[in-house]
Amino acid sequence: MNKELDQLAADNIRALAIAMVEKAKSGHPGGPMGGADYMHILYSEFFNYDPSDMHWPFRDRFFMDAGHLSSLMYAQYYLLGNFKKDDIANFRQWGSVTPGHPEVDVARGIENTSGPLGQGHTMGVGAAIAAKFLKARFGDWINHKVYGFISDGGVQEEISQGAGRIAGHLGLNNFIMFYDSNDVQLSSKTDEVTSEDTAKKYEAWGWKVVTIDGHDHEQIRKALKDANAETEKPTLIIGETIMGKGCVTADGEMYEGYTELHGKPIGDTGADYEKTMDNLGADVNNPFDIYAKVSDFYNSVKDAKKKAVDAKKAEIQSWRNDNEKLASKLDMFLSGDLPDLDFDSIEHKGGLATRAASSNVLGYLAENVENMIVSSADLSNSDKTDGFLKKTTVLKKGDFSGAFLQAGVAELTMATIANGIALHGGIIPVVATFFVFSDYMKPAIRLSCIQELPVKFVWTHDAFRVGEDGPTHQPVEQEAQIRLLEKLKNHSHEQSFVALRPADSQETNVAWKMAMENSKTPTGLILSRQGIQDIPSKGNRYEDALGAEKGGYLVQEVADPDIVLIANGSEVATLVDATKLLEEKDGLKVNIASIPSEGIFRQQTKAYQEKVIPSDKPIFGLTAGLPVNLQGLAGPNGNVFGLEHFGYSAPAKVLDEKFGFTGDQVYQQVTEFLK
Ligand SMILES: Cc1ncc(C[n+]2csc(CCOP(=O)(O)OP(=O)(O)O)c2C)c(N)n1
Repeated sequence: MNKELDQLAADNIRALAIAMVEKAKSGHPGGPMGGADYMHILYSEFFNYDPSDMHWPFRDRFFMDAGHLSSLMYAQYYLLGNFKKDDIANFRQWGSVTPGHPEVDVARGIENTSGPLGQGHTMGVGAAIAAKFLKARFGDWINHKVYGFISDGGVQEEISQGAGRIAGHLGLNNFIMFYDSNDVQLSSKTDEVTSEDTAKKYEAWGWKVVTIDGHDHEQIRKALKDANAETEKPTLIIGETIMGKGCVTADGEMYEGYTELHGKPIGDTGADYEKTMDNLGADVNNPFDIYAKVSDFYNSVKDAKKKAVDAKKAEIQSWRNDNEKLASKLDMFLSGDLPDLDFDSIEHKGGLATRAASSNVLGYLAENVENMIVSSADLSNSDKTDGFLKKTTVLKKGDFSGAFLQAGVAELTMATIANGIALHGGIIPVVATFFVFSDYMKPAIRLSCIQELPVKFVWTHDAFRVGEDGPTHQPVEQEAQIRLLEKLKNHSHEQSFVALRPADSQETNVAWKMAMENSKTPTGLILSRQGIQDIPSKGNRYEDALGAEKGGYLVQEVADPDIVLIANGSEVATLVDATKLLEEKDGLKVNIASIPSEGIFRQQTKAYQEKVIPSDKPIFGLTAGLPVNLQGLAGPNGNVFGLEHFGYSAPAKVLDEKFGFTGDQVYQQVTEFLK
């Protein structure tokens, strides 16, 4: 502990952060200047990790919520050697590893992508849940911490209600969050938008809350020490900080706490960049230099961290020696590999809703995959994740031996927590709700895609056949929205999302197989509320349904068909009904295709696509969503019948008739189309 050195290091972080913004001519300098003291104390004295093994699974994790403070992280990690001078100098530039908002990059200490306020700390809550889950199975030696960093904006975002409630309710004492409370946000002071008592709010959720001067190193130290010793509750450290701490004008007057310091280069504000750099002890001509004393100090910090981790690794090794079986299970969890699974063995009664088939699959997975956390937003008996729940218990404060997270009515929180669980590693997260409420999850789905996380989304009650609950509960446009993500590539140049809407029970088995085997991107399963007649098979229906792995396949195939009917989900069974009439009444030869994922289907060879949907045949598509779901597949000469209005409250069978979705009506439409 060296007061002068600590001040120097914090000022070095400030200078680096504002120099990055100044050079990039854009960014957020004021916040990093406020958060620098906390970061320096946290990283130099508390944060455990191995600088030579950044992916070490038992490292502490830092989850940034305020992604606009990226320069704060880059500056801190530059002192620790994670970034090079060039990286820092190329902040926000094409091809740099220092993008405007942090993008997950574990090798450099960036645990999560952030920027959309509120999600970063909620992912941290997910990571803390993951750590508790592993600890419950492998022992108390798993005791790493998750550190969150939040700002006024994150606290105001609605998702913080869910994250705060769940972290408190579950007693996540391994989650320690710093709140950079500088009373300034983007376009106003915070007192213009809120008069809440944030400390009381978090206390009410079951957090331990301490309010400190966020620039006082001794107070930061004590708060972090106490938080690390806390055994029952998550901790919120409210650090009262000053936006733009250290800024001065051209006349050398202090210029701190102004809203304009939030989001533009210091030189474009009332403060003076050169004078401010000078005030921070930096050389304005070499703005990306690390001060000599700070450099020496951080080298010793890294050595000390390595030594501490070496000791921890030795402790883990002796646990491994004594617990070989458990250790290999842990390795299996962390590898991301699946045990051998036989989806063909999962049996169903005839004519099940695909949500009920999914329930059977989840029951099977509960018995065969030990590292899943399944979660529902208070709909487990409707979305049928209860198939999993019946074979496990819910996660509770002090007892993480179960594998089911009752998230409460908080879809965005739940999905974001799942992202955090996936980021932590070792556990496969599944989240479920009604399809119509996928709207509430969209920001998290997007971050799931961007971060390439293998989260499984289960969406049931997939169409107007929800029935009596009416238009608010009947999805129409949701499938089209979700499928847009199938068309969007992630930074690994892969389809960023896989959306699967299986046609019947056996195709649901296959869809789950695909979801579980997809370790590269999120997958969504879109499932029916109502029972569906099983698709007929001449042989083994499961074997047939494996065609879904190509995104689409023929469930009925004849030579030289007169027409090809295409659909996904429950509309495939409706096409089977209509086909009987087309064959019996009109003697037509009909092919039927089930296309559970257009995205995957598009990845197949042109020849395969042509075999399933020939361009020289009439194509008729049926969808309970917007016609656009199938128009691309049906092609310019095809015809798609879908829903082009919100639904209405009535029994599902009545709606089928009113909207034209019975086998008879579809038969009529097809004959009309063929005229
Ligand atoms: C969901 C979301 N909405 C809006 C923004 C745009 N935005 C970036 S920072 C910010 C407010 C910043 O205030 P605060 O969190 O207090 O950060 P500080 O001003 O202290 O840097 C806003 C609205 C965002 N990044 N995410």
